Amino acid sequence: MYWDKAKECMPREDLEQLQLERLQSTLYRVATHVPFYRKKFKELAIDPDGFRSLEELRKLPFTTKDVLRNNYPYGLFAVPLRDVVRLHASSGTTGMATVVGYTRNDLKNWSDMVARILTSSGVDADDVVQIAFGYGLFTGGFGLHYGAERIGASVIPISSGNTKRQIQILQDFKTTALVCTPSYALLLADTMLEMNININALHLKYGLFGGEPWSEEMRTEIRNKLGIIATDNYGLSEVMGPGVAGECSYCNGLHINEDHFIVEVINPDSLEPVAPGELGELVFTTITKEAFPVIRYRTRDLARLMPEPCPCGRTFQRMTRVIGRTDDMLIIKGVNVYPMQIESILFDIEGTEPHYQIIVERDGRLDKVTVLVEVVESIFFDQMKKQRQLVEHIKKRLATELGIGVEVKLVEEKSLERFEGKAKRVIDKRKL
Ligand code: DLL
Repeated sequence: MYWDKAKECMPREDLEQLQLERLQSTLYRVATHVPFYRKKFKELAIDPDGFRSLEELRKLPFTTKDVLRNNYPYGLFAVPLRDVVRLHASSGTTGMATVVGYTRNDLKNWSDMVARILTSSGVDADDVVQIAFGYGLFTGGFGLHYGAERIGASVIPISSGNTKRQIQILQDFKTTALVCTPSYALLLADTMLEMNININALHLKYGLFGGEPWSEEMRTEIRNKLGIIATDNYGLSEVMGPGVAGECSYCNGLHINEDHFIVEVINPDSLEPVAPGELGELVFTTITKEAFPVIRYRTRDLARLMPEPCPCGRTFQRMTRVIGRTDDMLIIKGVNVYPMQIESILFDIEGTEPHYQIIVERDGRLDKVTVLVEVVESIFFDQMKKQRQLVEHIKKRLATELGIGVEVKLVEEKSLERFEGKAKRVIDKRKL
């Protein structure tokens, strides 16, 4: 199912022409209205009127989170506040929040993009969509809400939290599509199992999950527990919010809304583009946003592009799931390790629960990693020998696949913190 087939399946050649035209007008807009870009373009001798091909994008300066912070709150807006009809902010785990704004037209485009993502997952006007993302300054709740309304679904704006009430509403309102973070979906599933609720009696068909990284193994776990089609959707407030990219029913990569964003993948150290299909940092340039355009925004998210065509017929190129962030990459004894790799391995091992936490400490000059893994009750109360065997087994699997040794500790079921929004998997004590 398509929301806007003409756009989503447009020939690449036409798409590139459209991107170029939209990029040209974006450059003109930022050079005229945003002092930061005006100054940067001048320094780099960039003539926004002289842009003739998409390849020239590489000449443009990057925009980083620091630039956004330095221009807090409205310094990068390209329209006067009277044209801004909505503000959101990203909390940011460190430092100052960043503020983003939308004109009426931006909101229209945003809902269309989210509408595409819902439609490509299978959701339509007959669905009852329960949105368990926070409503507020976070873009998750409102972003998905407007898209779901746009397709004519019946929207339940329940917001995040209050798990028992979520479950009550899932049952009573006959929810068919659940929208939240993947970790929250798992918490809902586990809570329902604990309450002896017959999950098969629910009306749930779809789960649209995003806002945080998750592994393929976690998808399988959610699918098995809830019996639904589970798709991944990606976005970030600085670029727009949810709706930047989403999976189609093939569940193999997320189509990027390329008529609104130009994507690049760079090597975060050299800042040069990686070879096609290689892993690197995603960089987005918005080409339709009026209130808060960004040029070459460095997301710190790591993924690959999948330039080959998708059987669904969409021509927008896909990205793989986000495997981690440049800033949550752990370097242990010189080896790069992403929490997602650890997750994939743990989900594969029998006897463990899909809940874990990674603790990083500095032991003298060396980084030490301890993985806390919840295990099923029977194992926890089993003989010490069995526990030790499981620990050794997990350690071995992790060592083989990561190439380094980490400590493993088994903890009781439900002893690790659960999250209603984004899960916090890594506790880095080195920075405390
Ligand atoms: O999380 C927007 C969003 C809300 C997307 C709901 C999808 C669903 P921020 O709070 O600005 O915006 O956080 C953005 O979250 O840079 C990624 O690191 C991470 N992230 C978002 N979606 C995914 C995903 C929203 N599907 C940051 N997979 C991004 C992995 C994701 N990471």
